Amino acid sequence: WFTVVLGVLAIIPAKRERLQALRSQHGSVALSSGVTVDSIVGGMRGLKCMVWEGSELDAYKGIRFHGMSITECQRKLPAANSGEMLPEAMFWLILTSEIPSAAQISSFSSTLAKYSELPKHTTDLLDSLPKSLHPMTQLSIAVSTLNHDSSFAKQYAAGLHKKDYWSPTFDDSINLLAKLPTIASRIYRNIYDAKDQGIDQHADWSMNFARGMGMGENSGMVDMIRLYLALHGDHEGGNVSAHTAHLVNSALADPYLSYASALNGLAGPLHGLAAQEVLVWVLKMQKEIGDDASEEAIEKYLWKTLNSGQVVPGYGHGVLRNPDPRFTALQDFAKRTKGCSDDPLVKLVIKNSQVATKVMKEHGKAKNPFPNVDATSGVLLNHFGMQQTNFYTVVFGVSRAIGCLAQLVWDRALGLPIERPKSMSIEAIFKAIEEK
Ligand code: NMX
Ligand code: MLT
Repeated sequence: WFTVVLGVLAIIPAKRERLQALRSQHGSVALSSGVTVDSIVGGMRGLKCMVWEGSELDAYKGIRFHGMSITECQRKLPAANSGEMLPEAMFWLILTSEIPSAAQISSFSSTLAKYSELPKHTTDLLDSLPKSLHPMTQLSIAVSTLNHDSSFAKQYAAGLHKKDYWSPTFDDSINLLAKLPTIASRIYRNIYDAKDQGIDQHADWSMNFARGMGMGENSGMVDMIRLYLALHGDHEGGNVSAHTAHLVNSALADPYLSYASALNGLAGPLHGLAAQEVLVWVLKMQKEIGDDASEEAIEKYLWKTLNSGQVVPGYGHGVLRNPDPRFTALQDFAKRTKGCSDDPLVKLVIKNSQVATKVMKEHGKAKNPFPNVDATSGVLLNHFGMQQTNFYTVVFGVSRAIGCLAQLVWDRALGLPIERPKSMSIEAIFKAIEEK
Protein backbone atom coordinates (compact mmCIF):
# COMPACT_ATOMS: atom_id res chain seq x y z
CA TRP A 1 0.00 0.00 0.00
CA PHE A 2 2.72 2.42 1.13
CA THR A 3 4.84 1.95 -2.02
CA VAL A 4 1.82 2.41 -4.28
CA VAL A 5 0.95 5.66 -2.44
CA LEU A 6 4.52 6.87 -2.97
CA GLY A 7 4.22 6.08 -6.68
CA VAL A 8 0.99 8.10 -7.00
CA LEU A 9 2.41 10.97 -4.95
CA ALA A 10 5.36 11.23 -7.31
CA ILE A 11 3.22 11.78 -10.41
CA ILE A 12 0.47 14.04 -8.99
CA PRO A 13 2.33 17.37 -9.53
CA ALA A 14 3.12 16.62 -13.18
CA LYS A 15 -0.45 15.48 -13.94
CA ARG A 16 -1.88 18.58 -12.26
CA GLU A 17 0.40 20.74 -14.38
CA ARG A 18 -0.70 19.01 -17.58
CA LEU A 19 -4.36 19.50 -16.67
CA GLN A 20 -3.75 23.16 -15.89
CA ALA A 21 -1.93 23.61 -19.23
CA LEU A 22 -4.77 21.90 -21.06
CA ARG A 23 -7.34 24.25 -19.51
CA SER A 24 -5.38 27.45 -19.96
CA GLN A 25 -4.08 26.77 -23.50
CA HIS A 26 -6.95 24.86 -25.08
CA GLY A 27 -10.05 25.40 -22.92
CA SER A 28 -12.17 26.75 -25.76
CA VAL A 29 -11.14 24.13 -28.35
CA ALA A 30 -14.11 21.97 -29.38
CA LEU A 31 -13.25 18.27 -29.69
CA SER A 32 -16.64 17.32 -31.03
CA SER A 33 -19.55 19.51 -32.04
CA GLY A 34 -20.20 21.98 -29.17
CA VAL A 35 -18.07 20.02 -26.69
CA THR A 36 -15.05 22.03 -25.62
CA VAL A 37 -12.04 21.00 -23.56
CA ASP A 38 -13.51 23.20 -20.80
CA SER A 39 -16.69 21.14 -20.72
CA ILE A 40 -14.75 17.86 -20.69
CA VAL A 41 -12.48 18.78 -17.77
CA GLY A 42 -14.84 21.27 -16.09
CA GLY A 43 -17.62 19.00 -14.89
CA MET A 44 -19.63 19.34 -18.14
CA ARG A 45 -20.92 22.70 -16.92
CA GLY A 46 -23.53 24.11 -19.29
CA LEU A 47 -23.30 21.20 -21.72
CA LYS A 48 -26.74 20.44 -23.13
CA CYS A 49 -26.69 16.66 -23.15
CA MET A 50 -29.71 15.13 -21.46
CA VAL A 51 -33.50 15.12 -21.65
CA TRP A 52 -35.38 16.27 -18.54
CA GLU A 53 -39.10 16.93 -18.69
CA GLY A 54 -40.24 18.20 -15.29
CA SER A 55 -38.39 21.44 -14.75
CA GLU A 56 -35.84 23.79 -16.22
CA LEU A 57 -33.37 26.05 -14.44
CA ASP A 58 -32.83 29.59 -15.67
CA ALA A 59 -29.54 31.02 -14.39
CA TYR A 60 -31.17 34.35 -13.45
CA LYS A 61 -34.82 33.56 -12.78
CA GLY A 62 -34.30 30.19 -11.08
CA ILE A 63 -36.36 27.04 -11.37
CA ARG A 64 -39.47 26.72 -13.52
CA PHE A 65 -41.81 23.74 -13.25
CA HIS A 66 -43.32 23.36 -16.71
CA GLY A 67 -42.83 27.09 -17.07
CA MET A 68 -44.30 27.97 -13.66
CA SER A 69 -42.29 29.88 -11.06
CA ILE A 70 -42.37 28.92 -7.38
CA THR A 71 -44.75 31.82 -6.66
CA GLU A 72 -47.12 30.68 -9.41
CA CYS A 73 -47.03 27.13 -8.06
CA GLN A 74 -47.83 28.47 -4.60
CA ARG A 75 -50.82 30.31 -6.07
CA LYS A 76 -52.14 27.55 -8.31
CA LEU A 77 -51.34 24.13 -6.84
CA PRO A 78 -53.76 22.46 -4.41
CA ALA A 79 -52.83 23.34 -0.84
CA ALA A 80 -53.43 22.16 2.71
CA ASN A 81 -56.06 23.98 4.80
CA SER A 82 -53.23 26.15 6.10
CA GLY A 83 -52.67 27.43 2.53
CA GLU A 84 -49.28 25.73 2.02
CA MET A 85 -48.92 24.02 -1.37
CA LEU A 86 -48.74 20.25 -1.26
CA PRO A 87 -45.63 18.46 -2.56
CA GLU A 88 -47.73 15.62 -3.97
CA ALA A 89 -49.38 18.27 -6.17
CA MET A 90 -45.89 19.31 -7.29
CA PHE A 91 -45.20 15.66 -8.24
CA TRP A 92 -48.42 15.59 -10.26
CA LEU A 93 -47.50 18.81 -12.07
CA ILE A 94 -43.95 17.63 -12.78
CA LEU A 95 -45.10 14.25 -14.09
CA THR A 96 -48.12 15.30 -16.11
CA SER A 97 -47.43 19.01 -16.85
CA GLU A 98 -50.96 19.70 -15.61
CA ILE A 99 -52.28 21.40 -12.51
CA PRO A 100 -54.26 18.81 -10.58
CA SER A 101 -57.58 19.51 -8.89
CA ALA A 102 -57.93 19.48 -5.10
CA ALA A 103 -59.99 16.27 -5.37
CA GLN A 104 -57.31 14.55 -7.43
CA ILE A 105 -54.66 15.45 -4.86
CA SER A 106 -56.80 14.40 -1.94
CA SER A 107 -57.21 10.98 -3.52
CA PHE A 108 -53.49 10.83 -4.40
CA SER A 109 -52.52 11.66 -0.78
CA SER A 110 -54.76 8.79 0.37
CA THR A 111 -53.06 6.43 -2.11
CA LEU A 112 -49.66 7.41 -0.73
CA ALA A 113 -50.88 6.80 2.84
CA LYS A 114 -52.35 3.43 1.80
CA TYR A 115 -49.03 2.13 0.43
CA SER A 116 -46.81 3.64 3.12
CA GLU A 117 -46.21 0.47 5.14
CA LEU A 118 -42.73 -1.06 4.88
CA PRO A 119 -41.91 -4.73 4.32
CA LYS A 120 -40.61 -6.57 7.36
CA HIS A 121 -37.15 -7.14 5.89
CA THR A 122 -36.75 -3.36 5.54
CA THR A 123 -37.87 -2.51 9.08
CA ASP A 124 -35.78 -5.35 10.55
CA LEU A 125 -32.72 -4.13 8.70
CA LEU A 126 -33.31 -0.48 9.66
CA ASP A 127 -33.78 -1.42 13.30
CA SER A 128 -30.52 -3.37 13.27
CA LEU A 129 -28.38 -0.47 11.99
CA PRO A 130 -26.13 1.36 14.47
CA LYS A 131 -27.49 4.74 15.59
CA SER A 132 -24.14 6.19 14.67
CA LEU A 133 -24.57 5.31 10.96
CA HIS A 134 -25.38 8.53 9.08
CA PRO A 135 -29.13 8.76 8.42
CA MET A 136 -28.47 9.30 4.69
CA THR A 137 -26.64 5.96 4.52
CA GLN A 138 -29.57 4.35 6.33
CA LEU A 139 -32.02 5.94 3.88
CA SER A 140 -30.11 4.68 0.88
CA ILE A 141 -29.80 1.16 2.34
CA ALA A 142 -33.52 1.01 3.11
CA VAL A 143 -34.52 2.24 -0.35
CA SER A 144 -32.28 -0.42 -1.94
CA THR A 145 -34.03 -3.18 0.04
CA LEU A 146 -37.35 -2.28 -1.60
CA ASN A 147 -35.91 -3.69 -4.82
CA HIS A 148 -36.89 -7.07 -3.31
CA ASP A 149 -40.48 -6.39 -4.44
CA SER A 150 -39.83 -4.29 -7.54
CA SER A 151 -42.58 -4.66 -10.16
CA PHE A 152 -40.13 -3.47 -12.79
CA ALA A 153 -37.48 -6.06 -11.89
CA LYS A 154 -40.07 -8.87 -11.77
CA GLN A 155 -41.81 -7.94 -15.02
CA TYR A 156 -38.50 -7.37 -16.80
CA ALA A 157 -37.34 -10.84 -15.77
CA ALA A 158 -40.64 -12.24 -17.04
CA GLY A 159 -39.98 -10.76 -20.48
CA LEU A 160 -41.96 -7.51 -20.51
CA HIS A 161 -41.97 -5.73 -23.89
CA LYS A 162 -39.78 -2.60 -23.78
CA LYS A 163 -42.65 -0.32 -24.85
CA ASP A 164 -44.34 -1.20 -21.54
CA TYR A 165 -41.36 -0.55 -19.23
CA TRP A 166 -42.86 2.73 -18.09
CA SER A 167 -45.84 1.04 -16.43
CA PRO A 168 -44.02 -0.96 -13.67
CA THR A 169 -41.60 1.99 -13.39
CA PHE A 170 -44.63 4.09 -12.54
CA ASP A 171 -45.90 1.53 -9.99
CA ASP A 172 -42.50 1.29 -8.28
CA SER A 173 -42.19 5.07 -8.27
CA ILE A 174 -45.53 5.66 -6.56
CA ASN A 175 -44.76 2.86 -4.12
CA LEU A 176 -41.38 4.42 -3.30
CA LEU A 177 -42.88 7.90 -2.87
CA ALA A 178 -45.43 6.39 -0.48
CA LYS A 179 -42.77 4.64 1.57
CA LEU A 180 -40.07 7.33 1.75
CA PRO A 181 -41.59 9.28 4.66
CA THR A 182 -42.14 6.01 6.55
CA ILE A 183 -38.51 5.02 6.04
CA ALA A 184 -37.22 8.50 6.92
CA SER A 185 -39.33 8.81 10.03
CA ARG A 186 -38.35 5.33 11.22
CA ILE A 187 -34.69 6.35 10.89
CA TYR A 188 -35.51 9.51 12.85
CA ARG A 189 -37.21 7.53 15.63
CA ASN A 190 -34.48 4.90 15.77
CA ILE A 191 -31.72 7.47 16.13
CA TYR A 192 -33.40 10.23 18.12
CA ASP A 193 -36.07 8.33 20.10
CA ALA A 194 -39.19 10.19 18.89
CA LYS A 195 -42.77 8.99 19.29
CA ASP A 196 -44.62 7.45 16.32
CA GLN A 197 -48.05 9.04 15.88
CA GLY A 198 -48.93 6.53 13.14
CA ILE A 199 -50.16 6.94 9.58
CA ASP A 200 -53.42 8.85 9.20
CA GLN A 201 -55.09 7.51 6.05
CA HIS A 202 -56.78 10.88 5.49
CA ALA A 203 -53.71 13.05 5.96
CA ASP A 204 -51.39 14.44 3.33
CA TRP A 205 -47.89 13.11 2.57
CA SER A 206 -46.06 15.71 4.69
CA MET A 207 -48.42 15.40 7.65
CA ASN A 208 -47.78 11.65 7.75
CA PHE A 209 -44.03 12.28 7.55
CA ALA A 210 -44.32 14.68 10.50
CA ARG A 211 -46.52 12.22 12.42
CA GLY A 212 -43.86 9.53 11.99
CA MET A 213 -41.42 11.87 13.77
CA GLY A 214 -43.89 12.74 16.54
CA MET A 215 -44.40 16.23 15.12
CA GLY A 216 -47.94 15.96 13.72
CA GLU A 217 -49.29 18.55 16.14
CA ASN A 218 -46.51 21.03 15.38
CA SER A 219 -48.36 22.98 12.68
CA GLY A 220 -45.39 25.24 11.91
CA MET A 221 -43.18 22.20 11.27
CA VAL A 222 -45.85 20.45 9.18
CA ASP A 223 -46.16 23.50 6.92
CA MET A 224 -42.41 23.86 6.78
CA ILE A 225 -42.14 20.22 5.65
CA ARG A 226 -44.84 20.79 3.00
CA LEU A 227 -42.97 23.77 1.59
CA TYR A 228 -39.55 22.12 1.92
CA LEU A 229 -40.67 18.97 0.08
CA ALA A 230 -42.36 20.95 -2.70
CA LEU A 231 -39.40 23.30 -3.19
CA HIS A 232 -36.63 20.67 -3.26
CA GLY A 233 -38.52 18.25 -5.51
CA ASP A 234 -36.81 19.01 -8.80
CA HIS A 235 -34.00 21.22 -10.09
CA GLU A 236 -33.78 20.07 -13.71
CA GLY A 237 -31.69 17.03 -14.61
CA GLY A 238 -28.02 17.96 -14.37
CA ASN A 239 -27.61 18.11 -10.60
CA VAL A 240 -25.83 15.12 -9.06
CA SER A 241 -28.85 13.33 -7.58
CA ALA A 242 -31.15 13.75 -10.60
CA HIS A 243 -28.45 12.87 -13.08
CA THR A 244 -27.48 9.79 -11.05
CA ALA A 245 -31.04 8.45 -10.88
CA HIS A 246 -31.39 8.95 -14.65
CA LEU A 247 -28.01 7.36 -15.40
CA VAL A 248 -28.49 4.29 -13.22
CA ASN A 249 -32.03 3.76 -14.50
CA SER A 250 -30.75 3.94 -18.07
CA ALA A 251 -29.12 0.54 -17.41
CA LEU A 252 -32.65 -0.62 -16.47
CA ALA A 253 -31.83 -0.90 -12.78
CA ASP A 254 -35.25 -0.56 -11.13
CA PRO A 255 -36.44 2.74 -9.55
CA TYR A 256 -35.44 1.67 -6.03
CA LEU A 257 -31.83 0.95 -7.00
CA SER A 258 -31.74 4.06 -9.17
CA TYR A 259 -33.02 6.35 -6.46
CA ALA A 260 -30.79 4.76 -3.78
CA SER A 261 -27.84 5.69 -6.02
CA ALA A 262 -29.18 9.24 -6.33
CA LEU A 263 -29.36 9.45 -2.53
CA ASN A 264 -25.69 8.52 -2.26
CA GLY A 265 -24.86 11.50 -4.48
CA LEU A 266 -27.20 13.75 -2.52
CA ALA A 267 -25.22 12.79 0.59
CA GLY A 268 -22.18 14.69 -0.74
CA PRO A 269 -21.35 18.00 1.03
CA LEU A 270 -21.26 20.00 -2.21
CA HIS A 271 -24.80 18.81 -2.99
CA GLY A 272 -27.54 17.88 -0.49
CA LEU A 273 -25.35 17.50 2.58
CA ALA A 274 -24.84 21.28 2.38
CA ALA A 275 -28.23 21.47 4.16
CA GLN A 276 -26.54 19.95 7.22
CA GLU A 277 -23.20 21.69 6.69
CA VAL A 278 -24.78 25.15 6.73
CA LEU A 279 -26.36 24.76 10.14
CA VAL A 280 -23.26 23.18 11.63
CA TRP A 281 -21.24 26.12 10.23
CA VAL A 282 -23.74 28.72 11.51
CA LEU A 283 -23.89 27.14 14.97
CA LYS A 284 -20.09 27.29 15.16
CA MET A 285 -20.22 30.92 14.07
CA GLN A 286 -22.86 31.67 16.72
CA LYS A 287 -20.70 30.02 19.38
CA GLU A 288 -17.66 31.96 18.31
CA ILE A 289 -19.07 35.45 17.72
CA GLY A 290 -22.48 35.40 19.49
CA ASP A 291 -26.06 36.12 18.37
CA ASP A 292 -25.78 39.83 18.00
CA ALA A 293 -22.56 39.72 16.05
CA SER A 294 -21.50 42.78 14.10
CA GLU A 295 -21.08 42.68 10.33
CA GLU A 296 -17.32 42.94 10.87
CA ALA A 297 -17.30 39.84 13.09
CA ILE A 298 -19.34 37.88 10.53
CA GLU A 299 -17.03 39.05 7.76
CA LYS A 300 -14.00 37.90 9.72
CA TYR A 301 -15.58 34.50 10.30
CA LEU A 302 -16.33 34.14 6.58
CA TRP A 303 -12.75 34.98 5.65
CA LYS A 304 -11.49 32.48 8.20
CA THR A 305 -13.49 29.75 6.41
CA LEU A 306 -12.32 30.83 2.96
CA ASN A 307 -8.69 31.26 3.95
CA SER A 308 -8.61 27.77 5.41
CA GLY A 309 -9.46 26.37 1.96
CA GLN A 310 -13.05 25.41 2.79
CA VAL A 311 -16.23 26.38 0.98
CA VAL A 312 -18.82 28.62 2.58
CA PRO A 313 -21.73 26.17 2.68
CA GLY A 314 -25.01 27.43 1.21
CA TYR A 315 -23.35 29.82 -1.25
CA GLY A 316 -22.59 29.40 -4.93
CA HIS A 317 -24.22 27.29 -7.61
CA GLY A 318 -23.31 25.39 -10.75
CA VAL A 319 -26.03 27.11 -12.82
CA LEU A 320 -27.70 29.93 -10.84
CA ARG A 321 -26.27 33.44 -11.09
CA ASN A 322 -28.72 35.15 -8.72
CA PRO A 323 -30.09 34.41 -5.26
CA ASP A 324 -31.93 31.07 -5.39
CA PRO A 325 -35.73 31.69 -5.49
CA ARG A 326 -36.10 28.64 -3.23
CA PHE A 327 -34.01 30.55 -0.66
CA THR A 328 -36.34 33.54 -1.11
CA ALA A 329 -39.46 31.36 -0.75
CA LEU A 330 -38.14 29.96 2.54
CA GLN A 331 -37.25 33.43 3.79
CA ASP A 332 -40.80 34.59 2.92
CA PHE A 333 -42.16 31.63 4.86
CA ALA A 334 -40.08 32.72 7.87
CA LYS A 335 -41.42 36.27 7.57
CA ARG A 336 -45.06 35.17 7.47
CA THR A 337 -44.71 32.61 10.29
CA LYS A 338 -45.18 34.03 13.77
CA GLY A 339 -42.05 34.07 15.91
CA CYS A 340 -39.75 32.76 13.21
CA SER A 341 -37.99 35.98 12.26
CA ASP A 342 -37.35 36.73 15.95
CA ASP A 343 -35.29 33.55 16.38
CA PRO A 344 -31.69 34.75 17.00
CA LEU A 345 -30.28 32.02 14.75
CA VAL A 346 -32.68 32.91 11.91
CA LYS A 347 -31.63 36.55 12.34
CA LEU A 348 -27.98 35.55 12.19
CA VAL A 349 -28.56 33.59 8.96
CA ILE A 350 -30.30 36.60 7.36
CA LYS A 351 -27.50 38.93 8.41
CA ASN A 352 -24.93 36.44 7.16
CA SER A 353 -26.66 36.25 3.76
CA GLN A 354 -26.01 39.97 3.26
CA VAL A 355 -22.40 39.89 4.45
CA ALA A 356 -21.52 36.59 2.74
CA THR A 357 -22.47 37.80 -0.74
CA LYS A 358 -20.19 40.82 -0.31
CA VAL A 359 -17.32 38.63 0.93
CA MET A 360 -17.85 36.02 -1.81
CA LYS A 361 -17.66 38.82 -4.41
CA GLU A 362 -14.42 40.11 -2.88
CA HIS A 363 -13.02 36.59 -2.75
CA GLY A 364 -13.77 36.49 -6.47
CA LYS A 365 -13.72 32.74 -7.08
CA ALA A 366 -17.32 31.55 -6.95
CA LYS A 367 -19.22 32.43 -10.13
CA ASN A 368 -22.33 32.84 -8.04
CA PRO A 369 -21.79 34.79 -4.79
CA PHE A 370 -25.44 34.43 -3.74
CA PRO A 371 -27.19 32.09 -1.29
CA ASN A 372 -28.64 28.80 -2.53
CA VAL A 373 -31.57 26.97 -0.94
CA ASP A 374 -29.41 25.28 1.69
CA ALA A 375 -28.36 28.62 3.17
CA THR A 376 -31.64 28.83 5.05
CA SER A 377 -33.45 25.48 5.03
CA GLY A 378 -31.68 24.00 8.07
CA VAL A 379 -32.13 26.99 10.33
CA LEU A 380 -35.89 26.84 9.73
CA LEU A 381 -36.09 23.11 10.46
CA ASN A 382 -34.09 23.92 13.61
CA HIS A 383 -36.50 26.72 14.53
CA PHE A 384 -39.53 24.42 14.33
CA GLY A 385 -37.93 21.76 16.51
CA MET A 386 -35.68 19.55 14.40
CA GLN A 387 -32.29 20.15 15.98
CA GLN A 388 -30.63 17.03 14.55
CA THR A 389 -28.55 18.51 11.74
CA ASN A 390 -27.54 15.04 10.47
CA PHE A 391 -31.14 14.47 9.47
CA TYR A 392 -31.62 17.53 7.24
CA THR A 393 -30.40 15.87 4.06
CA VAL A 394 -32.83 13.01 4.66
CA VAL A 395 -35.68 15.52 4.34
CA PHE A 396 -34.06 16.65 1.07
CA GLY A 397 -33.85 12.97 0.06
CA VAL A 398 -37.58 12.42 0.61
CA SER A 399 -38.28 15.45 -1.56
CA ARG A 400 -35.88 14.88 -4.46
CA ALA A 401 -37.70 11.62 -5.29
CA ILE A 402 -40.48 13.80 -6.72
CA GLY A 403 -38.44 14.97 -9.70
CA CYS A 404 -36.20 11.93 -10.12
CA LEU A 405 -39.02 9.38 -10.15
CA ALA A 406 -41.26 11.43 -12.46
CA GLN A 407 -38.38 11.57 -14.92
CA LEU A 408 -37.72 7.81 -14.70
CA VAL A 409 -41.31 7.21 -15.82
CA TRP A 410 -40.67 9.44 -18.85
CA ASP A 411 -37.25 7.90 -19.51
CA ARG A 412 -38.86 4.49 -19.88
CA ALA A 413 -41.98 5.77 -21.66
CA LEU A 414 -39.77 7.48 -24.23
CA GLY A 415 -37.42 4.49 -24.48
CA LEU A 416 -34.32 6.61 -23.86
CA PRO A 417 -31.15 4.55 -24.31
CA ILE A 418 -28.46 3.54 -21.85
CA GLU A 419 -26.12 6.49 -21.16
CA ARG A 420 -22.59 5.94 -22.35
CA PRO A 421 -20.56 9.12 -22.99
CA LYS A 422 -17.02 8.97 -24.38
CA SER A 423 -14.12 9.53 -21.97
CA MET A 424 -10.51 10.50 -22.77
CA SER A 425 -7.24 10.66 -20.87
CA ILE A 426 -5.48 14.03 -20.53
CA GLU A 427 -2.79 12.97 -23.01
CA ALA A 428 -5.41 11.69 -25.47
CA ILE A 429 -7.06 15.13 -25.35
CA PHE A 430 -3.69 16.83 -26.11
CA LYS A 431 -3.19 14.40 -29.00
CA ALA A 432 -6.66 15.03 -30.40
CA ILE A 433 -5.99 18.80 -30.31
CA GLU A 434 -2.66 18.33 -32.11
CA GLU A 435 -4.33 16.25 -34.81
CA LYS A 436 -7.10 18.76 -35.44
N1 NMX B 1 -17.19 28.91 -1.00
C1 NMX B 1 -15.89 28.94 -1.39
N2 NMX B 1 -15.48 28.72 -2.65
C2 NMX B 1 -16.47 28.49 -3.56
C3 NMX B 1 -17.82 28.48 -3.23
C4 NMX B 1 -18.18 28.68 -1.88
N3 NMX B 1 -19.44 28.65 -1.46
N4 NMX B 1 -18.54 28.23 -4.34
C5 NMX B 1 -17.65 28.08 -5.34
N5 NMX B 1 -16.40 28.23 -4.86
C6 NMX B 1 -15.14 28.05 -5.59
C7 NMX B 1 -15.10 26.64 -6.16
O1 NMX B 1 -14.69 25.70 -5.18
C8 NMX B 1 -14.12 26.81 -7.30
O2 NMX B 1 -12.82 26.82 -6.77
P1 NMX B 1 -11.59 26.12 -7.55
O3 NMX B 1 -11.44 26.92 -8.81
O4 NMX B 1 -10.45 26.26 -6.60
O5 NMX B 1 -11.98 24.71 -7.82
C9 NMX B 1 -14.44 28.22 -7.80
O6 NMX B 1 -15.11 28.89 -6.71
C10 NMX B 1 -15.38 28.23 -9.01
O7 NMX B 1 -16.51 27.44 -8.72
P2 NMX B 1 -17.92 27.74 -9.43
O8 NMX B 1 -17.75 27.47 -10.88
O9 NMX B 1 -18.46 29.04 -9.03
O10 NMX B 1 -18.86 26.65 -8.74
P3 NMX B 1 -19.09 25.13 -9.15
O11 NMX B 1 -20.13 25.09 -10.22
O12 NMX B 1 -17.82 24.43 -9.43
O13 NMX B 1 -19.68 24.52 -7.80
C11 NMX B 1 -21.07 24.48 -5.88
C12 NMX B 1 -20.98 24.80 -7.37
C13 NMX B 1 -22.50 24.61 -5.42
C14 NMX B 1 -20.63 23.04 -5.65
C15 NMX B 1 -20.15 25.47 -5.12
O14 NMX B 1 -20.64 26.77 -5.27
C16 NMX B 1 -20.01 25.13 -3.64
O15 NMX B 1 -19.14 24.34 -3.29
N6 NMX B 1 -20.87 25.74 -2.73
C17 NMX B 1 -20.84 25.41 -1.34
C18 NMX B 1 -21.57 24.10 -1.09
C19 NMX B 1 -23.05 24.26 -1.30
O16 NMX B 1 -23.69 25.18 -0.83
N7 NMX B 1 -23.64 23.27 -2.02
C20 NMX B 1 -25.09 23.23 -2.18
C21 NMX B 1 -25.57 23.41 -3.62
C22 NMX B 1 -27.07 23.38 -3.69
N8 NMX B 1 -27.64 22.06 -3.39
O17 NMX B 1 -28.57 21.98 -2.66
O18 NMX B 1 -27.18 21.02 -3.90
C1 MLT C 1 -30.20 21.06 -6.47
O1 MLT C 1 -31.28 21.39 -6.00
O2 MLT C 1 -30.03 19.96 -7.01
C2 MLT C 1 -29.02 21.98 -6.31
O3 MLT C 1 -29.41 23.32 -6.32
C3 MLT C 1 -27.85 21.67 -7.18
C4 MLT C 1 -28.04 21.92 -8.65
O4 MLT C 1 -29.08 22.27 -9.16
O5 MLT C 1 -27.00 21.78 -9.35
